[in-house]
Amino acid sequence: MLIRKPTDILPSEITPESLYRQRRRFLQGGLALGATLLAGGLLAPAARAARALEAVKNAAFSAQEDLTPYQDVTSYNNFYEFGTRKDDPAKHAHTLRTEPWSLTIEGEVAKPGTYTLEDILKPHALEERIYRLRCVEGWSMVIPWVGFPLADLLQRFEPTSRARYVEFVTLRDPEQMPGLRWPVLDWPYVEGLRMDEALHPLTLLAVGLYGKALPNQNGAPIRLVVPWKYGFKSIKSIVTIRFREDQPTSSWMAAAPREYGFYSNVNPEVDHPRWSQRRERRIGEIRKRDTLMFNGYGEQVAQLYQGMDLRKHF
Ligand SMILES: Nc1nc2c(c(=O)[nH]1)N[C@H]1C(S)=C(S)[C@@H](COP(=O)(O)O)O[C@H]1N2
Ligand SMILES: [Mo]
Repeated sequence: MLIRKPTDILPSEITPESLYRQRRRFLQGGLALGATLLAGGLLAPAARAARALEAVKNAAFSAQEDLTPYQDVTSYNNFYEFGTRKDDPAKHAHTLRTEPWSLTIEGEVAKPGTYTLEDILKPHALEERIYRLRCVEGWSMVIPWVGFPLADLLQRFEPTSRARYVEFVTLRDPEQMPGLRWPVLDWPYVEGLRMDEALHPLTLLAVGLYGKALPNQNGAPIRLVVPWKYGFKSIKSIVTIRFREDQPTSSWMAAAPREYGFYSNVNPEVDHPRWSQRRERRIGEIRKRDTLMFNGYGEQVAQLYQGMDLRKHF
């Protein structure tokens, strides 16, 4: 997003809503393979074996909008570790090995350690939540995520009273991630949240979408989703969660401090230095929509920023 101008998205082929439902019915019947075959060539190769996940729909935390088709959600991605073109992650992320996977919890926390993904996930019931995702480049999607509140995980490790921020780090392995050859960012990819943002009930750790395990290009096996912030805060393929007293410097802040601040809340009033943030193009639509303050989640999150100058703290 740093190196290219935001381009207008061409309306891509749309998977009819009925196909998603059809696919899903098969998945519920445990016939994931049959559903994949039925969908023909629509699914990317990496998604073909995706495991079905049991999740309870959380209607109270879901946007009531048309979903962005699975095909678009899994083929139009930003995951620079696999290249900077939108179709690079779907083409190249099959080299990411997501099993075994472990997560290191460190910093200002009573129970630091390295935990297997299984141990991380065990106590958490999965929910489906439909969230808008607004990329800083000016496009947006509506995605049915499967995951659980980040707060529930963080509290298990008992952050100390000094923990004011949480830092997240993506895997950095040039063997698995061809994009690391290019110094687009100072790898590994790093993001951060203030503790109250991290503990906010909207903040989700996702392990799946559309009722199935995350495809690699969407950040398998575990990624963050922070729906009121620009998409880049939603860090993929996380290997470290670090509790900190001081504010972390994200990879985007380090790369272009004038363009990317720590907060990165969706805000139509504050332009990116090189383009307006007033409007957005929903993938699959032609006419642009108005971008909403906090991506439409203001009622839930505006109070986190009371008294802050959001032009200064962008
Ligand atoms: N590790 C990592 N995480 C990342 C990125 C990235 O390049 N590397 N891109 C971000 C950006 S800019 C966006 S818009 C979202 C896109 O998520 P999606 O591809 O699942 O829609 O992932 C975010 N998380
Ligand atoms: Mo983005």
